[in-house]
Amino acid sequence: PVNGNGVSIKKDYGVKPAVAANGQAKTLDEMENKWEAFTFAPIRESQVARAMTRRYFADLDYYAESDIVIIGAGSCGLSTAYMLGKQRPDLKIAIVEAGVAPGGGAWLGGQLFSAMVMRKPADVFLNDLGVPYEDEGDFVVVKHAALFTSTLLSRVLAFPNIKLFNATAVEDLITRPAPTAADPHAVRIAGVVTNWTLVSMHHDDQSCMDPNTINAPLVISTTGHDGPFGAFSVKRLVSMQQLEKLGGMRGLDMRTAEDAIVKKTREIVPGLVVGGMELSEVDGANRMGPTFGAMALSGVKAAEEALKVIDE
Ligand code: AHZ
Repeated sequence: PVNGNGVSIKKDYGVKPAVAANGQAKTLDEMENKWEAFTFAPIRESQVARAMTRRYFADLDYYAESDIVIIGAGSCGLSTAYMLGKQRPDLKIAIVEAGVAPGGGAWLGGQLFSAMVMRKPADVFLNDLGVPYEDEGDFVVVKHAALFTSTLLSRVLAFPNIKLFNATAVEDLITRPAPTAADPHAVRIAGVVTNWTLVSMHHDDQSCMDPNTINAPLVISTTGHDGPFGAFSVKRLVSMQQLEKLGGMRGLDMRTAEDAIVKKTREIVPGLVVGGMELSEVDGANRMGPTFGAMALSGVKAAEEALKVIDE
């Protein structure tokens, strides 16, 4: 075989054909007391390298044109992805998460405590997911926030039409002119600009490290409230003069905050739906602190709003 430049390349590097490992067990029970004879099936390091890189680069290729990009894999972004994955196996959905670990702020309850509180009717989301809880009347309690987040994450990752690109930051939004009578400079959002998060963190001390892109007719931003990475898309909308100014998240009021976030989950500019706590920065909504029902149900609404746009 020859490579793309016509140079001959060595075909193989002595990968042994897979042979059944000595005493290979078919079940865990069969392994019991057989550790003397134990051995894994053979492998060569290049097989591992290729198994990973081939898939990752195929995914980059495939998802370069996506139907929907979700920015942020916190409780709202993952809830959105879960709803979309369930309803629309025909859509190509990419999730771009800046952190190595997806889940955002949903691995613990408040003040690093374990339990996660959800006010009713968000219990219906837990029922759908199959996450158990204790019923306390007007609210329910999941014994550990990580049980909710890990279950949600595992369901989302199992959808064949959803790809999570973690350790990858959205650095900018792709725009196209969409002038209106009221605003001749109006744009619609047409995808995202990405980079490895570790690269994004070093733009100040390394020379230009240009990004990559994903085109999509619809982007859903759920990057949380303002912080080093948070409220990413809405802050960018202000600097590109598509939003006049941010409302600024207000103080904590659980009752007011949760209703407002769910109700206001919407398309903010053409092609960009915003959900979760990022919305509080647009509308000047209160924060709710350690109660997560609004994140799940904002995800449900974000999926609904996104499909209205997609199916238009
Ligand atoms: O890493 C971020 C996190 O996982 C990710 N993210 C932020 N900016 C990004 C960017 N590119 C890629 N530019 C980015 N990923 O977005 C995720 C946001 O998750 P979150 O848990 O912070 O937000 P959420 O809106 O899903 O949930 C908010 C949870 C809160 S905060 C709060 C309060 O303080 O009152 N209350 C609740 C329930």
